Amino acid sequence: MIKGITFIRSVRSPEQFEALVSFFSALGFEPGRGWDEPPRREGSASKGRPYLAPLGNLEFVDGELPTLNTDLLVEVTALDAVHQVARKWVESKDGPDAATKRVASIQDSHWKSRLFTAEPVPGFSVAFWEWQEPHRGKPIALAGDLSAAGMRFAIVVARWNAVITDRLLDGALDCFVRSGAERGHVEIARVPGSWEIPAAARHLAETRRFNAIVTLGCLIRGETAHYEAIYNEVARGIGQSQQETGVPHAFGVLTCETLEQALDRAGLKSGNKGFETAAAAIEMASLHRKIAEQATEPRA
Ligand code: DLZ
Repeated sequence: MIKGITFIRSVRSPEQFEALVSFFSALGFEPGRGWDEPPRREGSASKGRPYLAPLGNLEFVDGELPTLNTDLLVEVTALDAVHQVARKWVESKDGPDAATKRVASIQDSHWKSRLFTAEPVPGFSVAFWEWQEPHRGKPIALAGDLSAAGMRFAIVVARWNAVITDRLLDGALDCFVRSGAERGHVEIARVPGSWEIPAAARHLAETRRFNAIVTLGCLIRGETAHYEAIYNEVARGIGQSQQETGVPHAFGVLTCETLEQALDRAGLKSGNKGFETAAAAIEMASLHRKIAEQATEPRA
């Protein structure tokens, strides 16, 4: 139910107001919706200019405050650049001496961060800080690598359009061997056509002997009755097998308008889709391993 939090700072004069608006704008703060209230009685006009940040929090502190002279802390990601902008801004208003005096040098804090305080206008001070560990608070990306060493793979390959699928198979085997898989750790299952791929892939996956399954086939629109229906079912079946067994399935079923297009994708012109499919299988197998390893690691 809580939506946001606003800390209000009253300024001493319209000049200070304008100066702070200018300073916070120069630092790249996103302006919120400002307001201007006409006077309801003599001298009671007022205005507000909010500045937004992607994150905000209200923090209660018992004991000494972690920064000097201010209770306004702004977390940034490029502290040196912010420091430069702050110094330049004060210098442009009041000269270099004021900049040195009112924008302190960057210091290390005792809480693994760097910070500086700035006094853009007299009596108003703000601290800018940055974590010293750049990845702190950010999710660490997990990614699979392309080493197939110690992994086992199954390739399901359709015989239909063998002139294409044999080339895809060669590409996939080339990728596995070059990525460090042992020849005996790659098993090949041949099926009549693409239609049969999902069932065979599922059977192999369910044996739990493989880190990933590669599916290779070729459907040519011009020569295939019910092309859409077959293609949809093959794609759905392979996807379903992957989801339900939890074993990665790489999709290498070509869907082409013509034989010429299929040949291009089987190594003639635009790379070999079999090779790419095997690379995807290795990457996903590696990613699954890492996720599983992480799940058993004690939490930091
Ligand atoms: C029947 C058929 C046709 C017409 N076209 C293709 C194709 O282009 N590519 C392919 O892999 N398979 C084709 N098939 C065969 C079916 O996938 C399936 O093997 C048969 O219908 C037997 O179930």
